[in-house]
Amino acid sequence: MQQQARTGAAHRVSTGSPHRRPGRIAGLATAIAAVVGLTTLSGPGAHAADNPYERGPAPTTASIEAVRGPYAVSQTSVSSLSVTGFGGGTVYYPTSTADGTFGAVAISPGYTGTQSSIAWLGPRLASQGFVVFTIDTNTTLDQPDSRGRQLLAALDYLTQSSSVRGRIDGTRLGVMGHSMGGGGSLEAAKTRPSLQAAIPLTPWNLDKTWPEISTPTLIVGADGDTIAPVSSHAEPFYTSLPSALDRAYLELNGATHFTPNTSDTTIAKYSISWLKRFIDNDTRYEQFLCPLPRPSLTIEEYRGNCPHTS
Ligand code: 9J3
Ligand code: ZN
Repeated sequence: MQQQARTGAAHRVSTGSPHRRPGRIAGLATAIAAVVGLTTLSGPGAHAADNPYERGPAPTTASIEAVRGPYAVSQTSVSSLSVTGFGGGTVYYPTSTADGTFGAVAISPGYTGTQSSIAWLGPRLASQGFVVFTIDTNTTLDQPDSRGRQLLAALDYLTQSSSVRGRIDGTRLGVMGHSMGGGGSLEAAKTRPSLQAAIPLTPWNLDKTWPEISTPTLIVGADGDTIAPVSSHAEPFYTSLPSALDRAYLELNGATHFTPNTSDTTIAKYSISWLKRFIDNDTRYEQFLCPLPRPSLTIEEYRGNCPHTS
């Protein structure tokens, strides 16, 4: 009953013409409001005027922990037969074009995995205002260096050839990946310093040292990982990054190698904050990264140098 009443009300609201011409007085009020609005926007503390890359409303702990952000999300499938250099995938992107272009992130699965193993990140991140490309690799056995090249091929396809290329700011790109895909995201950042953010998730790589990286990097490890133990993967990867780099190490508490394969609020909230801070230059998200998060039920350990503000 209640649902019917609500449906009825919604119909009544939408029956009027959406573009009714305002009367003379209403039109004057609109003009005054527009002038006041412009004055407000150019005043001090106006985020939108300060940072052209900022997207979406001011964040809160609730908004970065939410299962969906403020943007409705559409998706489109990319066939492996239509691309070269990687195995196709799925693009998740904000449906609306009203806010201009967005930064973009390519995400690789791990050894033996497919895009389904990281699919939860697609709508979770896209709904916060990113174009997100969850990819398949050429073969599920590809090693980290190959996954790195495939992430870059996927970004090139996304920004130059894909049906959503016009929605993307091609200068604001990032990479993520699970396990060998996380190792691949380190390889991609090493190869392409223009990347704005990298987030390896329980990363695996035989190369333990990454002093060549200049891309802001958040490494996520899992305390119970026996496949890519943090002591021989995530921790030395983090330690080997340049000490002056914007870098962080988040070790998940009560987690395993496969924690990044299902929806996880801790991974999501710090990934969103990292991507917003470094792909969008959005300092509104610095509050979630600095001061460094404290150990908790979900955080075993967190290290980093807080983002440099200038
Ligand atoms: O992508 C991964 O899960 C890497 C861990 C692994 O299976 O390494 C074995 C060689
Ligand atoms: Zn190295």
